[in-house]
Amino acid sequence: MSDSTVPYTTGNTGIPVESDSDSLTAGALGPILLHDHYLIEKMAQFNRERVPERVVHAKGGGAYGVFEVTQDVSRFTRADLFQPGRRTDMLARFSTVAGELGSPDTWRDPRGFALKFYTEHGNYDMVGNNTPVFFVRDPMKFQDFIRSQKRRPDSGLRDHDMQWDFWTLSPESAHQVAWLMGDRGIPRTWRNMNGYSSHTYMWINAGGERFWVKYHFKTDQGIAFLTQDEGDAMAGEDADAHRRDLFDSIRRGEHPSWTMYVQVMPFDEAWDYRFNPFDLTKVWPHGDYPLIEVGRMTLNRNPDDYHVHIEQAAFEPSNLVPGISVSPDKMLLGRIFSYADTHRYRIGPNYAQLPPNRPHSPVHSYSKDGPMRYEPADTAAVYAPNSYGGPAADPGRFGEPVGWDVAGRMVREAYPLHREDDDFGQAGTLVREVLDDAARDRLVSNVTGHLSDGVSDPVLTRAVQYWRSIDKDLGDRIATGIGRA
Ligand code: HDE
Repeated sequence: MSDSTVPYTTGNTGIPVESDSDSLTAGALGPILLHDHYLIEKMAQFNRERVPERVVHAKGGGAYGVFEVTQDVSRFTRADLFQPGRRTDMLARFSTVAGELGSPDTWRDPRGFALKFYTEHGNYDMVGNNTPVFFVRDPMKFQDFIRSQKRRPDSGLRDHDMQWDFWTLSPESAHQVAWLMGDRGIPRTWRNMNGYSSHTYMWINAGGERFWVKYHFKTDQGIAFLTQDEGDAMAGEDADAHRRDLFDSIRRGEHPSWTMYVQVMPFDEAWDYRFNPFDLTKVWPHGDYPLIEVGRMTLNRNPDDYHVHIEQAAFEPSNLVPGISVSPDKMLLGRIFSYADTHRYRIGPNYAQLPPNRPHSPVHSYSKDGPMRYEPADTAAVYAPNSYGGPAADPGRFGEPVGWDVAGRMVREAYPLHREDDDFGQAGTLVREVLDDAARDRLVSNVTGHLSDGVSDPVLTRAVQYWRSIDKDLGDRIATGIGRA
């Protein structure tokens, strides 16, 4: 008995189908007939319904929302979305880093904090993490770092020895590792963690003045974490705990929000600041550059199709709108290439036409054709210059070329050292001045547990020295914990 409120099944091309359950055969016991087109369509579509998972940050979840400006920061930037009174639709995706698509949300890992703002001047993507620093400071080492966090080529298993081998041979990782192995390494939910640009960006105001900025998104739900034991237990109970929490929270009408702040450094102060302000392994002390409130982001709408809106979401640090630009941070400059490249491979060259990636402002680009294209090219002339009204660049919309003065021979070398540039100082400050006794105890326990699981010499000896370089007392406690007192 067909219920008239239930739509009738069709194939992909809208043709009503005869059956949801029986294939077409010659006689009840006869062979299946090749021209059972709907059976073929169902099986062939099924074999093709995966897009490659993200090579990193594969497991995640997200929601749509809105960003509202609460304070006037127009003295620092002309970016449309940061102008007084502005409300801008947005999309956020949170994720772990090393785990594959089916891995547990509560593994110890940084969390991706990827934001896409559909501004009047095109999409602006702030693709950050829930940590203000990162493990390395040159993109040449990023791929290697990620490989050390993933799976061994021989056993296909993750390997703590590999992780600590990379970290202890890359001392610049110390600040991020001290942060990762502490309480912030397993957020209780995505709603209970902060987000950061990590990188230093450039803001340019309407007068063309340049400033260096770092973004902070402070959760309005309060910071909360899981201990290692709680995270391990949750990984077994519900691998999708964080994805479920965000979805259910928004469905209940409990819309999570974050208050956005920036630290602002005057352009000329960067060059002789006490440490390299573009070094992604370092934070700027708030005493030097206090937080300035900008606005609030609120997530208030779940995607109606996870694959369409989240699995195919394409975040890219190269989406920089007028008033916002890059800095000399080599990691940021490396990322400017990598994200659009990965989208072209993973989703396809016309990924920007998909619902989560399509700008809400006009597109007048000269891109055309390519697989799955469905938005018509914008102009009769598919070349520039032309005499037929095709788009022409207007430098005034973007402001004079921004950037900074550069000179010098081509070199491959580390950043020039500033007075207080070192690899362990800020990690030690985190351990001694930010953590309380209980948090230090949990840090020692987490590191001891991690090192006791499959890490051997020469890596283990180096790991003890690595922690002693961060903080002698903490290193001694870890040495005792692994029986190396
Ligand atoms: Fe990523 N990163 N990354 N990353 N990253 C990707 O792009 C890359 C880095 C971050 O929810 C990839 O779409 C390079 C820092 C997030 O869809 C890839 C370097 C920070 C996400 C890529 C870095 C991030 C990614 C893989 C070093 C925090 C998930 C899938 C130069 C500031 C975005 C993809 C989402 C994803 C490249 C380092 C954050 C491979 C080359 C530092 C939140 O393109």
